[in-house]
Amino acid sequence: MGLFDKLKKGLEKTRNSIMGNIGSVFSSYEEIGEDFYEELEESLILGDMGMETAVQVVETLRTKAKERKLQRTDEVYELFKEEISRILETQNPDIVVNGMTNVILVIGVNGAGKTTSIGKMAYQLKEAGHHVILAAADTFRAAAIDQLKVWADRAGVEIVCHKEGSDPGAVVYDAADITHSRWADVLICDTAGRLHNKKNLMEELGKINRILEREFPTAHREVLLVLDATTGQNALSQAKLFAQVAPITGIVLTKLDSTAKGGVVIGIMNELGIPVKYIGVGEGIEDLRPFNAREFAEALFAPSSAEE
Ligand SMILES: Nc1nc2c(ncn2[C@@H]2O[C@H](COP(=O)(O)OP(=O)(O)OP(=O)(O)O)[C@@H](O)[C@H]2O)c(=O)[nH]1
Ligand SMILES: [Mg+2]
Repeated sequence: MGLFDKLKKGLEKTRNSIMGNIGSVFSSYEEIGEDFYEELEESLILGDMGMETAVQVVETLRTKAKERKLQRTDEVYELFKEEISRILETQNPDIVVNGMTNVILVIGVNGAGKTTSIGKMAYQLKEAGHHVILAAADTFRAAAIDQLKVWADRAGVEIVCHKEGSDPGAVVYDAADITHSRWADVLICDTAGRLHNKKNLMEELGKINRILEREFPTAHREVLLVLDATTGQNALSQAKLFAQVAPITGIVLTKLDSTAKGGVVIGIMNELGIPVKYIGVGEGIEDLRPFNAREFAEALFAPSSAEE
């Protein structure tokens, strides 16, 4: 299967849910009217885009349809596609800049997919010729350290870890030293998704972020928040919470293959203004993919295989 077909397949549930509902609104009205707009707004909310984004999209359609004196809903469908693509399209620079030291801090609630995403990223970056080092700063559970070790092995990259229960800050200091001394160009830090309580977790993440800021004052730095797409609207509130501990530069949205709630991508980018940089569409090593707005929109609007 080609990469685009894999993406399309990964988005199948989301496409069926969003496009199914929206498609039936468009097909049940031939002409634009108040009922049409109301039903459309409702179906966007059901499609997990979030209230704010749904209202805004419909408002834009109303304005533009009026300006262009459109009367038919099939003409508005074209506007709708344009508007969704516009929201998804952002400046989306690569997370790694050639010729610089790149430091990537990965945060997110437990189970979101941080460790596996780091493993896949490490593999892909190594393949692309980068010298990658991983820091196992999730010291809360022994299994977390072991899990990252397995990924480091698979990717063929070096890992810095201390034993379970040790200070994650110390791991990060160590990893910084090793990155400098080896002249590595990419350091990726895994973190805990759960501690004894949320306040501890947030303080710990803030501290790790400050250490990286101090140790790498001139590096290209990214703070990636990993969100599980299956949590739908909850992903939006997590993003708001985590943004308080470190300036989030990008989102990794995982598990798009196992949810119909992928419309949350649109809400996140529109409401929070944080670009989605990677999407996870499966558990394979190549199923973590740099987010490409155009490709994503195409896959979302593509006819389902059954219709082809
Ligand atoms: N289907 C699917 N599963 C995924 C994807 N990304 C991650 N997973 C699975 O999600 C589960 C949790 O992933 P982890 O990487 O361990 O999550 P974590 O954020 O590190 O969790 P903690 O270490 O507990 O904080 C694993 O079973 C992964 O294989 C994806 O894109 N698609
Ligand atoms: Mg983990």
